[in-house]
Amino acid sequence: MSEVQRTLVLVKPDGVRRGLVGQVVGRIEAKGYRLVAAQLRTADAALLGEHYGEHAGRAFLGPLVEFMLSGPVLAVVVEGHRVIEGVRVLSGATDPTLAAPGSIRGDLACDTGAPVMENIIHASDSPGSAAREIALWFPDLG
Ligand code: D4T
Repeated sequence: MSEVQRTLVLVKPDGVRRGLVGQVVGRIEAKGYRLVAAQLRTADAALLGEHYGEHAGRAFLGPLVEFMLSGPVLAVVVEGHRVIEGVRVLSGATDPTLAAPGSIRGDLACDTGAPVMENIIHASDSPGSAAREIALWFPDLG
């Protein structure tokens, strides 16, 4: 049975800086998913504090927020059958050193030794996260 979902994808500042937006979005489109909304913007600390609320108290949160503020991100809402899982698989493991070849992180990112892992892409990890994150980044999207 069809289970059309929406997920939030962010091409993080490292991906935008390195000119990889087209490759990341292209892989998602080539897989067969549909873009619903997109916006290139520099986030602010309040938005990122909410976005990464689950990581409150973790040592990497400060460096993570600083990295995410370091330049614009491309925020995209993507739609498709089982798209939440699907884009997580396309993204690969969080640690780009361990991400499988063929995945976005596995092919396009490596651990540079920076205080936080710069891994090109964020993708919502569950239906609850997707709904929360889409409402945060695209409050006007009905
Ligand atoms: P995001 O949220 O960016 O899609 O990544 P993941 O879902 O794959 O991973 P996450 O939320 O656990 O981590 C968010 C972000 O923080 C970096 N990070 C994470 C890090 O630098 N050190 C760490 O120990 C962890 C767990 C990488 C992704």
